[in-house]
Amino acid sequence: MGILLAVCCLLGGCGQKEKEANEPRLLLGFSQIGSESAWRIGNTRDIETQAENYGVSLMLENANQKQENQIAAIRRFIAYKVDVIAFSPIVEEGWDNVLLEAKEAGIPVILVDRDVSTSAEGLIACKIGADFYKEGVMAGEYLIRKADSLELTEVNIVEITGTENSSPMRQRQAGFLDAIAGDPRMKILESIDGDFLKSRGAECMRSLLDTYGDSIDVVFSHNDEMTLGALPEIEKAGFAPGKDMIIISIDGGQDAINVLKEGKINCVVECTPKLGKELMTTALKLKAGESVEELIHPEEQIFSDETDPASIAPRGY
Ligand code: GYE
Repeated sequence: MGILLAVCCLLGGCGQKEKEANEPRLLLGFSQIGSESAWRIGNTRDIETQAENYGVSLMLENANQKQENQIAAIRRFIAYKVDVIAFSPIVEEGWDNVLLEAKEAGIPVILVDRDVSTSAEGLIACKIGADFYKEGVMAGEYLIRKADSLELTEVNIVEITGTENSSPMRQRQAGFLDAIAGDPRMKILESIDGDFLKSRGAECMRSLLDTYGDSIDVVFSHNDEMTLGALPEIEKAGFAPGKDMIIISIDGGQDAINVLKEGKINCVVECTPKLGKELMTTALKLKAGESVEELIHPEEQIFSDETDPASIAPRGY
């Protein structure tokens, strides 16, 4: 971009005004985890759209589900001297060195969607993402209401979790467990790692059905993708999801909402991927040297068979 601009100036002898018009307001490096889910694809699309809306020049890198690719991308952003770095950390640990390098280069870092765990101070300017713990709590509280309404005396749960050691996996699990902890009816038969992937959701469900069969009352799945992978397996095993088993999912993408409308999913906790607007406004503030909020959680809701699903507006992801 810098070279392009210099060439333009040499050829056209550009003045200050033209130079300003050509220069982006901000150069933002963003390392995305991958394309593992409709949520992730919607999140990438939203960030691209909002970058355009805000006149931000976006260097977007897709890490294809590998932490080392994310670390390499962040190093490239530092070498390129971007104004702000943003990334969605695939797992919580292992970022201290590269974050320290960004700090030493004087480039502020924004976490988008997921969180890191670090004991070092001052490495992160802002975190923009869902309250995963609250999502888990909402899922657990729904289950208690559902068990009450069905007058269940024993509730056997299988949990298909997201990527091991990722913040949504840890926090959704913690919130769910805390919410059901005081209810003696609730029992977790098994928690199994589905890596947020549809194919893994199917595999996990097959193995859970083999082991526990019709003693499964509830499937709590950490994202829609794994839920959508699990449902056909439940049907193949001769059970009616949504009736013989209570199905609880997280994300709230259109495909899952359609299945909720069919009655095969009972509850979907919303997790919005639309974080682009907050990302752009925060990054612009950081470039201008203004202070920003340390933590931004979007508002989220719950969709379930407790209310008429026909009224749910198109989701856009
Ligand atoms: O739930 C899942 C995605 O980090 C909140 O990652 C995100 C999760 C989301 O792949 O579908």
